[in-house]
Order: sequence, then C-alpha cells, then structure tokens
Amino acid sequence: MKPHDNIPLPDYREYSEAEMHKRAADFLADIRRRHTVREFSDRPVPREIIEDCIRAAGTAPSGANHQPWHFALIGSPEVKAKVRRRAEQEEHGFYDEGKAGEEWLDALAPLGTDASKPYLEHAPWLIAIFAQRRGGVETGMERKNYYVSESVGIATGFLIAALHNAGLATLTHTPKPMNFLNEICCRPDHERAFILLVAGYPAEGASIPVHATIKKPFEDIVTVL
Ligand code: IYR
Repeated sequence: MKPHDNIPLPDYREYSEAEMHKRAADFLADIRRRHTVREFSDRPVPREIIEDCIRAAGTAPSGANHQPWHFALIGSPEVKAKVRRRAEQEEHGFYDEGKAGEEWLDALAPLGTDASKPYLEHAPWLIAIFAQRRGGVETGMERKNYYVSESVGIATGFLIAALHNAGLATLTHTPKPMNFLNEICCRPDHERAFILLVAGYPAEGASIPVHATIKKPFEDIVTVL
C-alpha cells in the first residue's frame, strides 16, 4: 500500500433539522421546474456562466478520482452548423432509414421528435461531453480509468443541475453513433462522446411534450428497508 495523506474535511456545513427540511423541500421545488427543452432562443448567454457550471460538474465524484471527463464547449456558429449537419445525418438514418427499429420509434412517438435538430444551431452553447477510457488524477496520465460511465453520468447530472440553477434550459442529445464529435472537437480515440448537451434560453412560447411530465410516483421509485 502506498502512503496516503489526509486533511480535515474542508467546508462542511451542518444545518439545523428545520433548515435541512427547508433546504430539501426548496431544492425539490426548484429541480421540479426543470424540463428538457427542444426549442431554444438564439439569445446569447455569457460564456463565463457556462464555464462556472462546467467547473461545478468537474467537482463530481469519480472512480479513483480520475475525473474521466472532458467538456468541449461549442459556441462558434461554424462549428455548431457542422455538428448539426453531422447529427442530422445520423438522425436521418435513425428515424427514416430503419436504424432505430419499430419498438424504439414507438417509444419515442409521444415525444414527437424527428431527424430535424435546428436547436443545434439556434442555442448559444453546445457542450460535447467526452468519457475518457484512460487518464488519471492529472491530465496527461496514461492509467486505466474506473467506473467511467458512472462518473461521467454523475458529472453530467451536476452540469444539468448547475445550468438549471443558473436559469438555463438544457437538452441531452445523443445522436447514434456520436463519434463524429471526436472529429469535430479534435478529441482523441480513447475518449468516447457521451452526451451532447444543448444549453440556452428556451424559445419564446417553447412547449414540452405531455409525455415528459409523467413522473413515477414516489412509492414506485423507492423501497425503504
Ligand atoms: N437521438 C434521437 C432519438 C432519441 C432517443 C431517445 I432514447 C430520446 O429520449 C429522445 C430522442 C433524437 O434526439 O431525436
């Protein structure tokens, strides 16, 4: 075993039980207002806001603290246009050329989605999230990473919550396959495109599918032992 150093837990804050009840309820009320949006305004959003949200994502727990993620922040209209063109190509194969299969298309029908993805150009920011198969606690290391999907999934959750907290709408977009993002974002082969996150203001009059508002009752998602 290698020696390890510890430091006293920094920054922990204990709340009274009353405060805890209020904070838990307030967070619930706030996160309940988050909805995935597919109609975005082209109103600009300052880059520093998105960058702070990515900093928040970067604090997520990860396997062996290797932080196996990379966030490619895309604001350039030319790059967004490229992403849209390549994503729509893949989505065309998915929706219109049989790649999805009947069961998948049937599951998506209540969302009303199709191969057209104008928001990839309209929204001010796209964040291509990459999962690193190899890396380490410092950039440039070549060690094996662990629990990569779990770690990047948690970081993505932090990012979505941070963007919502900042007042921005998000969409998790996953064209299949997504490896064109490696090429466009100049990311190496040992990184796998995980999710393409769209972030910005919702378009005026934006709507969401009724299907997306159906949330499982608490009793169905929890077992208390
Ligand atoms: N990537 C496609 C299809 C799609 C798949 C799932 I699973 C969704 O929850 C939503 C869409 C698209 O973005 O249209």
